Amino acid sequence: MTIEATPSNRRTFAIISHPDAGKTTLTEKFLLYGGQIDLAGSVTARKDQRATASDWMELEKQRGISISSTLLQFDYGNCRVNLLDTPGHKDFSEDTYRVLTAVDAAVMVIDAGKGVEPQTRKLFEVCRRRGVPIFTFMNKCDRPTRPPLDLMDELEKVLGIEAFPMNWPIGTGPDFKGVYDRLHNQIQLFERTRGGAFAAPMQVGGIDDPALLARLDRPAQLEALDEVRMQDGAGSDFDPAAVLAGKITPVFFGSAANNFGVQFLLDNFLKYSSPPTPRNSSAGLIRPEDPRFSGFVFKIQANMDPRHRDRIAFVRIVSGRFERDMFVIHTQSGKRVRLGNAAKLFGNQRETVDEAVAGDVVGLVGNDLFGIGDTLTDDRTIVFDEIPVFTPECFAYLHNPQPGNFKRFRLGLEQLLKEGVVRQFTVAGGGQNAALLAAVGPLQFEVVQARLMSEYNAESRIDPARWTIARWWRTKGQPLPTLASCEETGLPDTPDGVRMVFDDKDRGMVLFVDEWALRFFTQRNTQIELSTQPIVA
Ligand SMILES: Nc1nc2c(ncn2[C@@H]2O[C@H](COP(=O)(O)OP(=O)(O)OP(=O)(O)O)[C@@H](O)[C@H]2O)c(=O)[nH]1
Ligand SMILES: [Mg+2]
Repeated sequence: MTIEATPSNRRTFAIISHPDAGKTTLTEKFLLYGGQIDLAGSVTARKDQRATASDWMELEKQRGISISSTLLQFDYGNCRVNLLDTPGHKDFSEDTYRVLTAVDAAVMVIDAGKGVEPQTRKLFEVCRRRGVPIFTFMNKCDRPTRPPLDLMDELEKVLGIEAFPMNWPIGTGPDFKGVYDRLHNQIQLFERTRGGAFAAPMQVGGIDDPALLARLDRPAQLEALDEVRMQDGAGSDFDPAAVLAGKITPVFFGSAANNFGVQFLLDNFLKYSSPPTPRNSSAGLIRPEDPRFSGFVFKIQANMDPRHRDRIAFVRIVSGRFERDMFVIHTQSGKRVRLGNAAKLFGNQRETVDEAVAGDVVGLVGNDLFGIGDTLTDDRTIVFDEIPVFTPECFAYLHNPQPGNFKRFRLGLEQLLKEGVVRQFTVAGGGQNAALLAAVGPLQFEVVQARLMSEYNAESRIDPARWTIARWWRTKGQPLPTLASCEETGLPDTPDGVRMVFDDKDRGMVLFVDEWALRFFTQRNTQIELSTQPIVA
């Protein structure tokens, strides 16, 4: 069946969580139930197992963690789904945050044995600030979990949001047999399948169905049934508008690894999440039904497919209609460009796309002009809001130990900078022949080294630098400092443990080894203002 190209049937969302809660596993199971794959792969793939579609990068397969967000576009029912699986690790959170600018909803996965974890809290905060509605999946119910009532309570208290259980787990750990669907007042009992590779067979019936009740005799299961009977109201109280307004999070219990509750989550997510939402721009709010074409780049990734060593810019379409070979204006350069080579993406696989609408994410292949945050449109007045940058907290010098290999080394590094994996800073006064790299977390340096090796065949050496705090600066009432202006006027007084640098947009920054150095610098330079965000002219 082909899906009509209209925004109303588009759903664009991210799966987010603290590391290891099961995002990639859940993504894989969505694909299994969506009919995109026949056999679900595993995150920690052994030799006899398939790897998942979303952890396609070599380093992800080796480590069993997600490093970079992955787009999986597929059709399910009468919807075209643009799903983004994100990495949970804090060191890669800038990528996750960029993805959150491009989606209309998030599925937040929680390990039900652990509850709300630090990264869950941070991501939740970002979603709330951006007004992104959240659907919660309480995963790993096949292992001993915290009592479901406690989990609900914690969600409400810690995140400050009302939690509405859409289903209720029946039993926990080995006794976890299924869920009670509160929308349809039904028990759903599941069978485990080998390795969770196939859809789990399910038996459905009412809460008084003797055939089902006969299978539920463990204390935890009986207790769950009592809890269900005690919950008042149920399905009819569910208020979908409050979900979209970010007042309520619907909560789904299940187990991604065992395919329990996965289809229920997917079906209800698609039913209750919203079609594409508007985005803010210099020309006001741009709505999906606006006939002018507009979109923005939120991610760049190279070398996804070893057969095509090229670069893909991920564009979220905000309004209008995308057609292959159309001409658009690239606002940042003012140039008119032809969008000749566009792809529908599924992990690292691609297919030519001829047409796309608001909500869709298309991959534009091979255009070197595009950077993260850039606007593509046929109306010059539209410029989308900038994608926020993170203040780096880790610094290191990257050396090229093979001078003869300079070209490949530089090519690789430039690509990784373009993707925003790390940033390169310029040291005032120069004198360093290694590149000073800045990152949110140290794992990003490992990714740089591994990708330089595997994608560019370039060796590298990393020397950690001692700075831990970075601030943008300017002299009060003066124009922003740039490398050129500082070479003329000189730099502020820098005590030991402080270094003046310029970021990748030539804005002046100061790096400090610790809080003490920061305080000392501030006392010595009272005419200077410091900021944790880039200072804009
Ligand atoms: N017991 C159990 N294990 C699960 C379940 N879902 C996922 N896991 C396991 O949890 C581990 C982490 O799963 P992933 O899907 O990689 O988690 P993630 O959230 O994508 O991790 P990052 O992307 O690295 O943050 C893997 O070993 C999974 O097999 C589940 O329902 N039950
Ligand atoms: Mg993952």
